[in-house]
Amino acid sequence: GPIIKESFMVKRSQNKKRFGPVNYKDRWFVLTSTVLTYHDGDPERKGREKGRVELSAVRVVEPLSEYALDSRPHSFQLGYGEYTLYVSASSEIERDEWLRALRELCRVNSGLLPRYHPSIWQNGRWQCCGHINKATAGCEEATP
Ligand code: 4IP
Repeated sequence: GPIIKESFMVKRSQNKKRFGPVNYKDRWFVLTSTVLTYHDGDPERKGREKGRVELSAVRVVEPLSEYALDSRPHSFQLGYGEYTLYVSASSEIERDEWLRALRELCRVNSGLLPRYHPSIWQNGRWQCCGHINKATAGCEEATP
C-alpha cells in the first residue's frame, strides 16, 4: 500500500534472540496502513528491510519517559505480540507525528492494553515502577 509516513530513526534491539546484545541502530522506518517496516541505509537512502511489525498485532502505542533509552530523546514504544520496539525520533514533533499516525491505524485493534510501562525492563526490574515481575501490568494508564 502507499506510504503514510517514513523517517530515519534510532531503534533499540528487541531481544528476539534470548541472549542477544542490547544495542541501538539507525534505521529507515516506513509506515503503511497495515505494516511498519525498518530498513538499513543512511539518512539519504533507504536500504534493505531488516524487520517488520504487523499493525494488527500492536498492543501499545505510547511515549517513553525522558531518560528511558539512556538519554536518547523523543522516544516512543510500539508493543506488539510478545515484543516491544523502542525508538528515538529526531524531534518532539516527529515523535508526536509517529504516535498520532500509529494510534490512528491501531485504534481498532482487539489486543490493545489498558496500561503500559513508560520505561524499559532492565537489570531485572521495570525502570519506571521498580516491579521485578516482567509480566506485571503496566504502571500507567494507556493514553485515551
Ligand atoms: C542486532 O545486533 C541488531 O540490533 C538487530 O536489529 C536486532 O534485531 C538484534 O536483536 C541485535 O542482536 P547486531 O547487529 O550487533 O547483531 P536490526 O534488525 O535493526 O539490525 P531486531 O529484532 O531488533 O530487529 P535480536 O535479539 O532481536 O535479534
